Amino acid sequence: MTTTAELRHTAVEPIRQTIDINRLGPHIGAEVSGIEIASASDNQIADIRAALVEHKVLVLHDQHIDDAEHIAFARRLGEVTTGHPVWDSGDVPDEVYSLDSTLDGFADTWHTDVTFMARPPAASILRPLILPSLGGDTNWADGEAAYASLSSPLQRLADELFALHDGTREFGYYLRHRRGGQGNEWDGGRVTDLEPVRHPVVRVHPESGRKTLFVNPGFTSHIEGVSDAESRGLLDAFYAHITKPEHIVRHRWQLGDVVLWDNRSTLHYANRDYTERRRMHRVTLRGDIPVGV
Ligand SMILES: O=C(O)CCC(=O)C(=O)O
Ligand SMILES: [Fe+2]
Repeated sequence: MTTTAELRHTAVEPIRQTIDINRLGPHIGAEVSGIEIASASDNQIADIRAALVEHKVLVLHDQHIDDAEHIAFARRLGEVTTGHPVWDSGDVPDEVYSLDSTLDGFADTWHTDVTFMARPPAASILRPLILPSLGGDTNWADGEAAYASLSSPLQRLADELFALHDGTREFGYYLRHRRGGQGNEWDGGRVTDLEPVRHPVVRVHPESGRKTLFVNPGFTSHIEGVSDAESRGLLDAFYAHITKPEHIVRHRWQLGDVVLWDNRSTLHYANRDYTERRRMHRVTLRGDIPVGV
């Protein structure tokens, strides 16, 4: 019997008529074609939303959009946030987070975006502006496949755990000394400090109802209620499991690509293996407060 709660958690299957979907693996990643972001229909937008929950990472080619079109596309998919809670991306619209290798913009640590805030983004939409001739690929790891392939005893343990996520390690000095303690607006208020936040280690996806391992080396500082040694051991075991090759999809960028990821069920890592300049722009969609099992 299907209960109402189950129905509420059932993501609408993509109609698969208004866009073409080519899966990139059994669990995570799909290439989407037959859509032009700048002139997408409402049905295509609905299919993109559903496909994002289902495939977690969507790769679109040959889009060649500018910042305004990037933001406009994001607005059709959800509520757009500021580019980042504390980072000043310089001469770009407030909604854009710019990552430029010549300004020390790198992301070579596995992370889920902005989990150091109570309400991390639901999704991120990224496009390259400048690419090195080789290298700078981005990898995404599938937190749902990782949870599903964990042994049952560890699943049961993880279900009960909560973890602290702390943005000060990455952005504390920057916020205090480069921004004078005045960050950007996030979730209705200005960010002036980065108090650690508590999230469930196993997150239930608000649209699909699927469980995901929701810890990341970028921002998770420790697991609550266990010793430091136990926390380290558990987190290392979870990270090693999440980043197993069979949980990962890797993308080699070309100008014109746009990649969307479901930030509620994935982690990502940008390879830092190039010497030429690389610049990316990201727009994020507002998410909800993560809910555990
Ligand atoms: O530069 C990339 O490929 C990814 C950067 C990143 O972590 C992000 O945009 O959230
Ligand atoms: Fe990121």
